[in-house]
Amino acid sequence: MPTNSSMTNHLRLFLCFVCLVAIISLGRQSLSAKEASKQSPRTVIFEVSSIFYESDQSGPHLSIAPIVVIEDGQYVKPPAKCDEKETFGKSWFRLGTVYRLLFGGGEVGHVKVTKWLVPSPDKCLENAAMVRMKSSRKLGRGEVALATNSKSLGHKKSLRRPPTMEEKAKILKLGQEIFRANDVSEEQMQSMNAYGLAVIDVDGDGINEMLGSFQIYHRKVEPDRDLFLLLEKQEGEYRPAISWYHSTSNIMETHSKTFIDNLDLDQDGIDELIIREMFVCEATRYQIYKKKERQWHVVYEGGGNQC
Ligand SMILES: [Ca+2]
Ligand SMILES: [Ca+2]
Repeated sequence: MPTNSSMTNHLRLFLCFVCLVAIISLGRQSLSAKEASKQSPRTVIFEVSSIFYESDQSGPHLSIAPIVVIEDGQYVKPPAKCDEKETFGKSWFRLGTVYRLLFGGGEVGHVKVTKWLVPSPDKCLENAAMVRMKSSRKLGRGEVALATNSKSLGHKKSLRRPPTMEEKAKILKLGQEIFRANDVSEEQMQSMNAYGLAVIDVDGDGINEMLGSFQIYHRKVEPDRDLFLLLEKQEGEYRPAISWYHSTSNIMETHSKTFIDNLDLDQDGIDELIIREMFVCEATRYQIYKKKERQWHVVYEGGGNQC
């Protein structure tokens, strides 16, 4: 039979335990509330590139520019008007702000804002800031990455890499086939320039996809030709899954597309492709391609610079 005093001790111990559990769970609740209040309801995806480039004794500074703002799962264009760009910059380009650096769908480091390229009414072309990049991956010449304030996006292993010689030969061969189908002569083909080549795996199935852009520029009689390709393996062979071809003799209608990066923006397990379009006088715009029912569709267009 337990004595009265041992029962009281048990009761005390039990009450202490209850108090402890209550204190811990209260602490957790207030912590998660604090964390939640810190989370911005808006996610911004930035392009990290050397479009604006500076270098000082401490090393190079690259630039970041907003591609898209994600609000409640919807893609929203970054501001285009000068005063709106200023408001945007005050929130997002504060000195010392740190963003996660993403490449090929995974985190590879961070960028830190070192200077806001403040828009002024007479020079309101850019919506950008200079950053210092710290990355575990050495980005190649012309390679572009993404930066974001999101904590949830981009947690895959980054599989993006340049193509091997053999893969590059395959991409070039398919590019040439499409030019030939568009009446490009072998002589004209000699001036074909390929850029933005990359190997990625958008769905993580271990089968790689390949991307590339191609240009044939003739400033005299022949039209300019631009091609953007995404190649997917079908029945063991690489075939175009996106084949965007543009040809014009009018310099005002110049239009090209370059791959920036892949990232699963809507977290459905398949990466979206983020593309930069370029027009006459270096005006730019971004596009997002999404794969739906085995087809790639443009689901967003916006951002970039006017000229
Ligand atoms: Ca794949
Ligand atoms: Ca997706």
